[in-house]
Amino acid sequence: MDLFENNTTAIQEILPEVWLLKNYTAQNEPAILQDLASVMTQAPLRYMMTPMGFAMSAAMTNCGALGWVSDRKGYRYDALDPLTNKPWPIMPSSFFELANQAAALAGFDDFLPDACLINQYKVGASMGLHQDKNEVDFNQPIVSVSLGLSAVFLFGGLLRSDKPLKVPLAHGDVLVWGGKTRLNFHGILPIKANQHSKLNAQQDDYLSQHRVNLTFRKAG
Ligand code: MD6
Ligand code: FE
Repeated sequence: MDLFENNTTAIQEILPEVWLLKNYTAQNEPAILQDLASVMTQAPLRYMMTPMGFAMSAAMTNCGALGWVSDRKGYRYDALDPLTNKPWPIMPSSFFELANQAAALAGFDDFLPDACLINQYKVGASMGLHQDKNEVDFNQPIVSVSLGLSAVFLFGGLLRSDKPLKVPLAHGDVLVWGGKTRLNFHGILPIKANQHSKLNAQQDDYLSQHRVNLTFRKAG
């Protein structure tokens, strides 16, 4: 296990080409949380519709040049927020630096994310097994940041039927994956209440009642 210079966190390859950085957001948490609140004010969370016409279980918004959207026409990236018809909020530098540095620690130099999808889960919300394949370049990694309530991340294989590994993710944890795992199926088990750690008094009620996931990608 390699320790960082500040000795507060470690990077661990939990599966070939899947890296876990425990409590990695701690290094810049006040800025990240303030910037998250600002993005959510500019582009409110909403429940997008799947192509099949069902509301998604997690509420979503985006920041960055491109945002991931879903509606009856399908899944895609769009430069405009369909709610406001304006560009998505600019990706805060605290977000960009977090993703770029986590990717570098996992061996992906020069990761320049242009899309940050924000998923908000209430207790009971989940995400079914899926592949991320709306991006242009599958050589680019994905950086996933967990905040608030803990979750069990399901990391499967290249077939939907492959039995997934259960990865517990707590507040502050960052997952990086790419290379041959880039198109693996993955999902989130239903979020349970009262599963949080490392939340301090500065963090309000909001993060003790929700899980927020930031997924960074080079989409375009
Ligand atoms: C989530 N994340 O953690 C859902 N996809 O809330 C994803 O679907 C995801 O975290 C690709 C890469 C990282 C992710
Ligand atoms: Fe995904």
